[in-house]
Amino acid sequence: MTHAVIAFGANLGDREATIASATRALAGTEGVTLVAVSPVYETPAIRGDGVDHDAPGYLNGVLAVDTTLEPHDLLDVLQAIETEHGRVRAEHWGDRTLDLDLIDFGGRVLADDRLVLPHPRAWQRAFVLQPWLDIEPDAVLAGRGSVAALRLAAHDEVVRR
Ligand code: A4P
Ligand code: MG
Repeated sequence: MTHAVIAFGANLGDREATIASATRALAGTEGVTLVAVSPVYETPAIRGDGVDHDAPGYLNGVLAVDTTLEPHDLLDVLQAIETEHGRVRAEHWGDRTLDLDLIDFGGRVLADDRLVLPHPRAWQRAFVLQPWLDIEPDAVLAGRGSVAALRLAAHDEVVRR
C-alpha cells in the first residue's frame, strides 16, 4: 500500500458537482481507498504570467488515498476521470472542468515523459499546500520539506468555502 495525495482543481461548469463526482469515481476505483477529503478553497486562476482575475475562479482541494496501484497506473486513472468529466486538453494552464494532479506518491521522486514526482509546482502553491495541511498537518513534500513551512512562504490567495 502506498499513501498518495491528489490535488483537484475546477474552474468551468458546475465545479462542486464535478469535484463530488470525481471524488466518488476515485473512491470507487479498484486498488484505491479514499482516506481523506480536504476542505475546498476558492482561488483566482494562476496563469504562466501570474494571477488572472478575468478568468473564472477555481475550486481547489486535495484527496488522500491509499493505493496498491503503481504511480503511472494511478495517473491513468486520474486522466480517465478527467476525460469522463469533460476535460479537454486545449491550452496548457488553460481553463478546465477538472484537473487531477498527483502531488505525492509515498514520497517517491521520479521524472519521465509522463510523470514528475513530486508534482513540480506543488511546493509553491497555497491552493495545494493549504488543503493538504488541513488534512495532514505533519505532511512533508519530498525534497522540499514540511508542507506547513512551504505554506507560510506561498502567497497565492485561497479563501475557504
Ligand atoms: N504530468 C507530469 N507529472 C504529473 C503529475 N505529478 N500529476 C503530466 C499529473 N500530471 C503530470 O498535464 C500535462 C501533463 O503533465 C500530463 O499529460 C501528465 O502526463 P495536464 O493536466 O494535461 O495539463 P495542465 O494541467 O494544463 O498542465 P499542468 O502542467 O498539470 O498544469 P498545472 O501546473 O497543474 O497548472 N490556478 C488555480 N487557482 N488553481 C489551479 O488548480 N491549475 C493550473 C494548472 C493553472 N492555474 C491554476 C490551477
Ligand atoms: Mg494537470
